[in-house]
Amino acid sequence: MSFGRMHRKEDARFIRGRGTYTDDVRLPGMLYGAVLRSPHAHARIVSVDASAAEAHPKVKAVITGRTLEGLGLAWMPTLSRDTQAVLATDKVRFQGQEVAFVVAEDPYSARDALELIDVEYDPLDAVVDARRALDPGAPVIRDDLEGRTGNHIFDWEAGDRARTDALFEQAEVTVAQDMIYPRVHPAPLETCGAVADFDKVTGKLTVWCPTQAPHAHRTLYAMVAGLPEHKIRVISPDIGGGFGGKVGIYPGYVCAIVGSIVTGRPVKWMEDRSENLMSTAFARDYHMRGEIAATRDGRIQAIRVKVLADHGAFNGTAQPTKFPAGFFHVFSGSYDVEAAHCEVTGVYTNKAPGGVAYACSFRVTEAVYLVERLVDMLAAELGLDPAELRMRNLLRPEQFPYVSPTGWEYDSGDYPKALRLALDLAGYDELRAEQADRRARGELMGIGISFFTEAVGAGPRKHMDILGLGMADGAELRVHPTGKAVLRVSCQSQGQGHETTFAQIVGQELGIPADDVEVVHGDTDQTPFGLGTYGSRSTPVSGAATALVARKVRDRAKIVAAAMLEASPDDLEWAGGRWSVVGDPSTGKSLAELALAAHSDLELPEGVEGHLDAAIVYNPPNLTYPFGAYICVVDVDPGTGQVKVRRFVAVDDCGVRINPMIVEGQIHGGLADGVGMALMQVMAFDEDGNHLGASFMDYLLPTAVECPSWELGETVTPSPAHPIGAKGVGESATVGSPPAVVNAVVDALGPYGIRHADMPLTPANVWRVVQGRPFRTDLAIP
Ligand code: MCN
Ligand code: CUM
Repeated sequence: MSFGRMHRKEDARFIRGRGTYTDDVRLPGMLYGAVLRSPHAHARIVSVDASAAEAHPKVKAVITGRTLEGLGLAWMPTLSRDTQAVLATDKVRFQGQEVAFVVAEDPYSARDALELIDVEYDPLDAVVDARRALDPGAPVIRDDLEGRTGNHIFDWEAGDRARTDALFEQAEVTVAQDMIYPRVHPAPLETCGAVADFDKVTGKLTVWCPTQAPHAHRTLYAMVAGLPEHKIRVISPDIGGGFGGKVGIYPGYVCAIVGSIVTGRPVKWMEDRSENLMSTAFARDYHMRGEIAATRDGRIQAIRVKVLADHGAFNGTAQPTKFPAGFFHVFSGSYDVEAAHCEVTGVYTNKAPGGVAYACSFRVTEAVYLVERLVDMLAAELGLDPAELRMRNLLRPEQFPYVSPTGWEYDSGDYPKALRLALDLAGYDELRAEQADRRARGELMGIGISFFTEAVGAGPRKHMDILGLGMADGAELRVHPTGKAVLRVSCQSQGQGHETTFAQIVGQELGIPADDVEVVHGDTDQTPFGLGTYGSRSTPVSGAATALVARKVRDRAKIVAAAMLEASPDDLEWAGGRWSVVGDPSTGKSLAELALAAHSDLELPEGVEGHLDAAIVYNPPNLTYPFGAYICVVDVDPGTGQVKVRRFVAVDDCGVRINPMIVEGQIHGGLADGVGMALMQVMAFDEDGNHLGASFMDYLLPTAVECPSWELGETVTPSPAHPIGAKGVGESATVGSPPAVVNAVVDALGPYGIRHADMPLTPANVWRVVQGRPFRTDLAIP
């Protein structure tokens, strides 16, 4: 057995500081790039004078939008078929936008020379609040796009409007609420950057960059730079966290490539923390109106949703392009509702490209938050306990596979069991009794529940694509003569431990130790094509490919075993990690024996040509749907608005767990993220579009101080769509935890008659809510 709590193979290098990150790549003759950024959120560019910078003795090249325009490279495609300026030519559209790129002998000179570039701007009014973006007379941000007269990007809807509306008309009880999922940033420890090396002689471009999707990057670079794809090698070395922010490409990457082509030398560009926080990876920014209809005895009948989605100045969305609102489809959550309908409108604003991922499963985060808040509000309206209301409405095990009102097929689950377990672990009844006691003493204690269904493992080719590329992933497995193996996969770990868990999958399937399997990933010259790691798709897609390619090897080994044992393959069984004659374990042949035999002069039957190696391409039949029940307990100080998360119970079901220790680590990380989003994080802007969160002084990350000791539980409902029954888990806790925290805080504030409060629930915001004053989280927080 290879599944289990194995320590991570990659820890040997990470703990010793021996990882190789993009910034560790040093090439002979390497130059350094730096980006000049716009101080304005919206301004016309009158002129760019780079002559003084070019005259700097250490500067090798200054690249401006005009330079790129001459090369046809001023604009690049985004993952959602929009375009984004690489370097601004006509206008700047958000504060921090890329305007020029300096290449110099050392990073300090490159930075110094930025100050020598003289840009004249003609400031324009900025659109900062998405709710003003569609006003007649609002400044048009994307006047570069032909025929564009406003800031509207898309309208998208899902579900049955007529049935939903009819149910609302007849409903005994309805609840409606406007809520905001604020703009947040994943803030990985390692910022973005790239080392580009263009070899003029061979015409080969090698790019090292921390990308979650190396093959998608290669295709994009080919599209952008017009270089032949086979002459591009993308190497994604060790990554210091991605959390979705490293799926797409950023202008700096293209600038580094152009810098190398122009100078004929390798060019490194690494952004600093402020650049990272200002210009990359914005997520959420959903303004939602949710409504829920129910009977008086607490049967949820319908859910209706309207969303205004702020995508910033360029639609950089890293999500399947067939769905402009990603996987928001699951907004009916984990409940047995008759009908549901949602409409999403996407708009441009003068902010950095938005709609990018942050441990979100493409908007499942927003969907889960919305429905879990609505269910709590309905419970308050009906005077029902929120756990009881959920129990009455959760999908029942016999309903799976369950087709949601928007047509998505949830694969498997036992939801009531997970919620019951969470309630038991938390000691729910005692907590409610304690709460009553404390309330009587004037103390604010809150208990918040959330139940989530995730949708991960993009995905079936008929449903999804990125760049028009379907999402089938390859896996290749080589078995050396001594039975040691090398697995090559297209996904790329940013800290999730793939080198360990993927080796465990091979080990499990082939009866060899996981330590005998080397996992190769992150290098397009060495791995088969596939669309990479996001939407927790590695285990559902590449992991399935890994299990299946190992089974292919096992089938080849069976033919060899039959030849060795002079038996028919039909008389062999796979037991205890060996092929043996049925009922006679003493005949068992291990993979190592069979690999050696396959490479030997043994007369081999048809189907094995001399070794056991195999390759496959896997197109998943469905997504996987992990789920969970979370309970959060908070204490709120009414005098200061301070929220303390006292306890957090998380029951997760991600099907079969390959490595429970790694799964728990993923959940711990996601829970911390969720507490951060619920209580402290928001990317705020002032009315001119000035960014107010460009450092960790202003954009707060949760630490051990804000986090309780997590209490985890698990149920296991295997996915029928996956060869080993595993579902993804990487984003579950980030998706599921914010509503539990917010529900807990709102529950604590119940005595004030408060039914809703928007994230982030900072002390100031909570205090303001308690004072009965309206507040807004999406704009400046004084
Ligand atoms: N796993 C397991 N058993 C399961 C499911 C998963 O043992 N039933 C293991 C996997 O094999 C893998 C890890 O848990 O080692 C996460 O697996 P999976 O859910 O497949 O997610 P991915 O590997 O595709 O990772 C992506 C996901 C996403 S989309 C974000 S965002 C996120 C996350 O993972 N970013 C992370 N977790 C992160 N963790 C770290 N340390 N760094 C990031 O940037
Ligand atoms: Cu939604 S963040 Mo992850 O999918 O890379």
